[in-house]
Amino acid sequence: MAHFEEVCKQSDLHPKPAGLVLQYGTAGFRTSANKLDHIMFRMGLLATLRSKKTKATIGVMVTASHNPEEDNGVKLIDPLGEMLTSSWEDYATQLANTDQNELVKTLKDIIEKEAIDMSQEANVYVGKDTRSSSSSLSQAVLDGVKALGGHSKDYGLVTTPQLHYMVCCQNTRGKYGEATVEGYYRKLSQAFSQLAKNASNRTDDQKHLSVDGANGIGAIKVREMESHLKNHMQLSVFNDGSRGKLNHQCGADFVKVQQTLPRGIKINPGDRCCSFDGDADRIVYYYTDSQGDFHLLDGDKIATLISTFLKELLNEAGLDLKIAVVQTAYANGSSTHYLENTMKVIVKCTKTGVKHLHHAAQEFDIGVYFEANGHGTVLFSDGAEEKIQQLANDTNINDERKKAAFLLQNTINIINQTVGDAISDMLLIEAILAIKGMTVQQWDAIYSDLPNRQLKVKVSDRRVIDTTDSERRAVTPAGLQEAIDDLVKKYEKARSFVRPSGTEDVVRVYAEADTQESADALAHEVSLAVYGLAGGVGDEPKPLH
Ligand code: 16G
Ligand code: MG
Repeated sequence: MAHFEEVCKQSDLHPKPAGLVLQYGTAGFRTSANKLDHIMFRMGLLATLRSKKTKATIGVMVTASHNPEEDNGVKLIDPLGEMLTSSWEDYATQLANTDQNELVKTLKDIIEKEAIDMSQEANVYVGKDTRSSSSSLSQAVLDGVKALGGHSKDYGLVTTPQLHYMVCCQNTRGKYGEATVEGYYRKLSQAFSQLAKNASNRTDDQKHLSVDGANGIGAIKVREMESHLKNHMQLSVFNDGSRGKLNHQCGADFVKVQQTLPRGIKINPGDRCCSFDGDADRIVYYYTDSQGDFHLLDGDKIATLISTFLKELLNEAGLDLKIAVVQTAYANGSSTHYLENTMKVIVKCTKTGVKHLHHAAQEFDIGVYFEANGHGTVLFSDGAEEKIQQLANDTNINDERKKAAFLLQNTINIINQTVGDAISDMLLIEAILAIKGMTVQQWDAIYSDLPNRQLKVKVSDRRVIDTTDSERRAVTPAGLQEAIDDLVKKYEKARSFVRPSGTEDVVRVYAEADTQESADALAHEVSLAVYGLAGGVGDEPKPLH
């Protein structure tokens, strides 16, 4: 067929470097930008097939999120704005690694296996972040779509969650919203102003928030959003990309891992601040106190704030809906303890990676999911949304229930349910703090984090580590889990786990304990155990102090 000739011809313009093998990882392909041209072209092909198969619009986002500017990456978005289904991740890996002269055969294999009707129309939405490599790489995606006869729409510079939103809007025929960046701003800002009506009069200081845009797309988009928020919020945007380098000593990942302020932000003690990551799908909050000490409010604190707010509203509305919080092994032990024992909500733990949390959250009427690193959102089941709508339209209920239903309705609208979204999460957090009349310090005081430390260890092959129990226990190599158990026993309130990274060639180590010294010592000792038992390479891990 003509399409395949075109694929061959075009594929020669996007050649695969000999011997390069890449894997569709936790969040798609991610590596140095100069190795990705052929991957992008081929993901354009795959997205076209996926669109034909699902008879729906598929998204392709070109970004490497919080990774350095020199890197890039790509992830595919399924029809309702979710991550690409895992059964197709294997096709992505096959297509990425197949030799140029085998490409058409690999495509035909997928078409046959999935019984794809090639006469079906295909539509692919493409977006990119601000990396210097993103323009040519997103063009390679568009070339791939065109080569297989698909239609594409290039959204240009958008945040990752904005593209997820567009795909969902398109495939729900506008039910989720209008598939434009303007439509996104309008939907979220309208919900925000409805919620803000329920806040008592706020001073300009209370409305003020400092945002670290990680020198990325989030900075551009939050500025665009600002004009829609009128006088409801006052933003100071730092690291807006005008000078600094993307994600360099700034952004949500830097702040969370280093537990320190980003470079380039000017704040006073007590000021409320937040950082986005490079594609604005993560957010963390923080402030410094009068002693200059840094206080982080990460994904766990955000999940606690949001789930407390929702639980209170459900009570006031008299709605019997099951609410759960989904976390990963990285969730601070104090947060899990608080959620289970004080708030008495269901807590579920899953493997790292958004798709795992997202799926787990779908099992509940209301599923709040957050990774400690600040990626998260809230999912409302269709049934839950319906009950909330019905109550909001019910004229026979008292004012308290009516108000709670109204707040729930607008909370649904402010949330990007397709994926974690720094801008949407920021607006929801700001609305909750305003409605509850809460300062960032009061929010922080809900519970105290256990001191913790994350380290990485280089090993010759990280796949020797296999885990179970949502990555909380290592099954292999032999003796590693026993060694960790023995080390953990030496400390108070201690916990530690190790897992192979899904995005970097390292093993990650997490430890928490009653003091920072203990957490640091435990993390170091566990690193040594990994180094010794799992084939460490290079120098032996050094103690932190
Ligand atoms: C990716 C994941 C993120 C996860 C991180 C873990 C998505 C969209 N992103 O960035 O959720 O926390 O990987 O990285 O799924 P690691 O496996 O290297 O620790
Ligand atoms: Mg990201």
